[in-house]
Amino acid sequence: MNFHVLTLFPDMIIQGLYTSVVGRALKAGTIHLEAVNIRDYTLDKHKKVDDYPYGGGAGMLMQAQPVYDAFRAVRKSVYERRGEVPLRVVYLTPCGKTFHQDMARELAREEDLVLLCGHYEGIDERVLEEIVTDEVSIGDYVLTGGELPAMVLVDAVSRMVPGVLGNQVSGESESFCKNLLEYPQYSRPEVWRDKRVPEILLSGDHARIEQWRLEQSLERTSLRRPELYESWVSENQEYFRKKAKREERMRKKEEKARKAAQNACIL
Ligand code: 6GU
Repeated sequence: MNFHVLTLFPDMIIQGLYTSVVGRALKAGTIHLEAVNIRDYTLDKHKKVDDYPYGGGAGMLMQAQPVYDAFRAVRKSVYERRGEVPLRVVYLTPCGKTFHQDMARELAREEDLVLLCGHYEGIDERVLEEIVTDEVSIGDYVLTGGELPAMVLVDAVSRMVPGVLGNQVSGESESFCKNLLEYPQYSRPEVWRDKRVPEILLSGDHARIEQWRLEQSLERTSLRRPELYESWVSENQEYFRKKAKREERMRKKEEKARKAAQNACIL
């Protein structure tokens, strides 16, 4: 997977991403990242990339020409490597569709992904019309530029690329826990400030531990993200049917044991 980030602040992208898990994947060559400085493509003799908006208003706009030429340079190198394939170009903007795990998963299937970061009050609409295929926001708040959102997107998409998370389980668990919040986790020591690790986690009973974790996830999700919980419940009716059956079986078994004990007393 190759990320091409068009930005006025390439150092910010490189510094932010050459760290931790994504940094390791970059160094290992599992994913690739280039940060293209839009300013390098301006034809203005003073290296200017912005200008006042027509019609007035606060701030400056990024001009079309340097953005377009930076994009064309990236597209040319992709075309030389792969032929004239269709290219996804994601513009990071608060006006975009809100970023979501499904989007990360879908974008991870692209071999090349171009990310366009705006700054100032935005970018001349004409170049956006010309090159952008997707507009993405990372949430309902306003940032000063698209660099942090681009880094968020690169991180979330990278961890969906096979090999980035190493040999631990894949970024997308196929199990029941999908689309639920994480269960609580504990590491050594067993007691910290009088707080014990939940006993079940020390039991070595993997089936019961899995069951406990799922229940913790469900409880957390229902309390903190009721809308996620509701959609999980409607997509996992089978889980509740099995749980009800399991509980019914347990009840019958206990009832039988109780009766047997009673009979034993009578005899
Ligand atoms: Cl993608 N850009 C900016 N500037 N602000 C944002 C955003 C993007 N997503 C949330 N806030």
